[in-house]
Amino acid sequence: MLPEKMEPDLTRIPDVNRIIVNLNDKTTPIVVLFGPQSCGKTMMTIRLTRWLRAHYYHVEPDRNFRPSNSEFYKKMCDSFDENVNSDYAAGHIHLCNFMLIKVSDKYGEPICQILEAPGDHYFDDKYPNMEFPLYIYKICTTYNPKIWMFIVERNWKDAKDRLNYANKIIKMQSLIKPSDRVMFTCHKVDLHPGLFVAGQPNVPQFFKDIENQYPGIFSKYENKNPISRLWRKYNCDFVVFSAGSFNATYEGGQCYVSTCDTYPLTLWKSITKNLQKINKNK
Ligand SMILES: Nc1nc2c(ncn2[C@@H]2O[C@H](COP(=O)(O)OP(=O)(O)O)[C@@H](O)[C@H]2O)c(=O)[nH]1
Ligand SMILES: [Mg+2]
Repeated sequence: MLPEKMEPDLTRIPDVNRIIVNLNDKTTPIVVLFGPQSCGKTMMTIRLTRWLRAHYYHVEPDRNFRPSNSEFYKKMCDSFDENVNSDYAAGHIHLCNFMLIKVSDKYGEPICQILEAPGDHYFDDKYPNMEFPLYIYKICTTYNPKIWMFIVERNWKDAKDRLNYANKIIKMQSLIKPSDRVMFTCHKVDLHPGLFVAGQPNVPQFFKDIENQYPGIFSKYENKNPISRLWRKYNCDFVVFSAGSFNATYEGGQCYVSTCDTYPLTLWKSITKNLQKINKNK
């Protein structure tokens, strides 16, 4: 039951089109984490935040992203640090599922904003053809440059769900401004130890499997240059990621141990490369 005076969780209200978001900073690029519920968006944000903070970046939730009277959002922001530092998986208790997080350098200069919206607003396997809620269209058309990070999992659910999700990704791609950047992240690679060689994930094999399992998601980014396509088939980044190793606890939660730094480092490198391209094209 909700504590007294606390408003209902607006991400769960039946009419998602009533959701209000405020993008106060209208110039700093936004990294949109696009993926269904439980694909690992929160844990990715937490793992990346740990790494960024260890490297002297500032990572803080934007407290004005949701209406100021939202007690639920305030609570989410208040518990962000606790979740980042905790050995328990935050996602499991769904305390962080709709946030805008600002990343700044050690001097406080903003670098990017990371947006995690509820995954079922992007794709719900029970309603695969459902329209995107209005606020997602609003985010699409804001002035902020954007990096759309499409999150996929190898062997996720069954072939039909993957096809439906691939179609939803393709639909989103048709709405993205040409000046925006796109990258793909294959999450939870730790679940596939058979695809590791000498402790390292076999990225080309992960890519091949994702290309086969989610038909058409890379097509729009095909490299048409006859020379460079020999070594670069698509003009977009594909990275593999793992937030950690997860174990069930007696209380019904999950504890986790962070993965090695290579994952957040590679992810951040790809984000910053895309940010540089955005700045170059300004
Ligand atoms: N094996 C594995 N499981 C993960 C990883 N990241 C998240 N998970 C699992 O996926 C669940 C949902 O993750 P969460 O980040 O909350 O997903 P979200 O709904 O997309 O934000 C977690 O409770 C974990 O059980 C990962 O890197 N590896
Ligand atoms: Mg989440």
